[in-house]
Amino acid sequence: MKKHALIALLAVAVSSSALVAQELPKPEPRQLEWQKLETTAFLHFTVNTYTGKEWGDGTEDPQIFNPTEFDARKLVKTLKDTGFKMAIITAKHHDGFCLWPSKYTDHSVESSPWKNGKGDMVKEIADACREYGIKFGFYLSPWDQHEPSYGTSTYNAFYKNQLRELLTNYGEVSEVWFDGAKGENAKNMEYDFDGYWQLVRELQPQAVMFSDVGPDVRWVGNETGNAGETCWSTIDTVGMAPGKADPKYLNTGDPDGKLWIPAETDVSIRPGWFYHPEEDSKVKTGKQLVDLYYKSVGRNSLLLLNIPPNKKGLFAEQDVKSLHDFRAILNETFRTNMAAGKADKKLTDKELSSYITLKEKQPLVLDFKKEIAFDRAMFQENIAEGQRNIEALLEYWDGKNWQKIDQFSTIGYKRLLRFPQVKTSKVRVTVLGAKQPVQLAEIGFYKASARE
Ligand code: FUL
Repeated sequence: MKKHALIALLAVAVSSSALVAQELPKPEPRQLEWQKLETTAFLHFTVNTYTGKEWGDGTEDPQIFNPTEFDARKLVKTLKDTGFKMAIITAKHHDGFCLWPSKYTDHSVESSPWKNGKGDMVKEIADACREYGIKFGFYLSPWDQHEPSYGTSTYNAFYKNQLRELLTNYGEVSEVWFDGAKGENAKNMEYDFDGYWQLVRELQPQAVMFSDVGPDVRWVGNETGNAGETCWSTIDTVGMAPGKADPKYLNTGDPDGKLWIPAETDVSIRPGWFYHPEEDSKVKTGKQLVDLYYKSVGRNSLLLLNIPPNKKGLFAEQDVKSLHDFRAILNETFRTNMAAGKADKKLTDKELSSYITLKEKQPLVLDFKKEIAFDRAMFQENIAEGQRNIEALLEYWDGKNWQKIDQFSTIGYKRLLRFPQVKTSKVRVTVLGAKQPVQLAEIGFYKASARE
């Protein structure tokens, strides 16, 4: 081969490998910030709380809505104290009743006895979130069973008017939640999701938008709190729409997906999304919530836990107890990272942006210098540069040989492993497959709280 032909060939090889490197989908800053919140709260509250239903039908009399002890500061303080970083309120659920005094309908708190029709629940929650330093978001159901224009060509304009009110009158919004549900009477109407999303981008560009298929954050595909054991933050959305996507695909994501749309795990602390007194004995315990943390945050997702206020407008005692137990157990388990001081500082500085690079089949050995006992492990990738790990192996040294602890797939933002206690002085991590060299940002070894 002539010299210049060889050089040309080399140039192509170099530029195409550079191209491959550029092709990995990466999060927008708003998505990265969102992912780091880890635990966020959903507040489902509307006329259903008073009728005992899960879905109202729009015929509810606003007179039934009277949360006499509603105290947004108390609700938000509980969330803050138990480590939740955002609260998302159902500003309007499928029944159409609005928790704020919308100019575009009288089917709202304005027609209720609560605060003699002078209250604004969305404002009180947004203000309390600001006061306690947690983020604020809202759910605005496109399906509206009260609004007369629903199902007709003018409904999208009505919906956008309400969206605009919520995006302009309540300060910073960090997440907007779009449900895909649609009424039987709306067969001839299409929701203008593109238009809704454009409005959010224009008025609150830092907010992430949730729907089954993004654009920023996707549904995890179930309401039981389980992200896929393999969970990619990437998917493709061609041919999909809110309400029209395969839950299994959403659950695991797609290693070849071209869009960065990470999974959000929404699940209720109770069987239903709304408060029903008969479910007081079925509130998930702190221990059960911790299990969900491993199955959501620990599988590269984010936990959106619903805690529905009761008829008085307060969290029920059982729910508050579970939230405190949940956080106490997590704090106990993750208090001491045994890798601190034993690994490269970059791996335990709690910064995703400082990382070491692991190539395939080049093991990382951690020498603890003395025997330690642990039953939990944690890994994080520097996801700002994309999600890379496909398969990895964790082993311990038994004095003679390396023994397998676990073999696992995706890491992404965070991967938590649970296994029977291991006593050893050395561990080894080997990347078995990766899209590109893995930027390992954090590593941790812990002994679980006895309460887990
Ligand atoms: C669903 C709704 O139909 C439920 O009522 C609940 O709001 C849940 C979070 O989303 O699609």
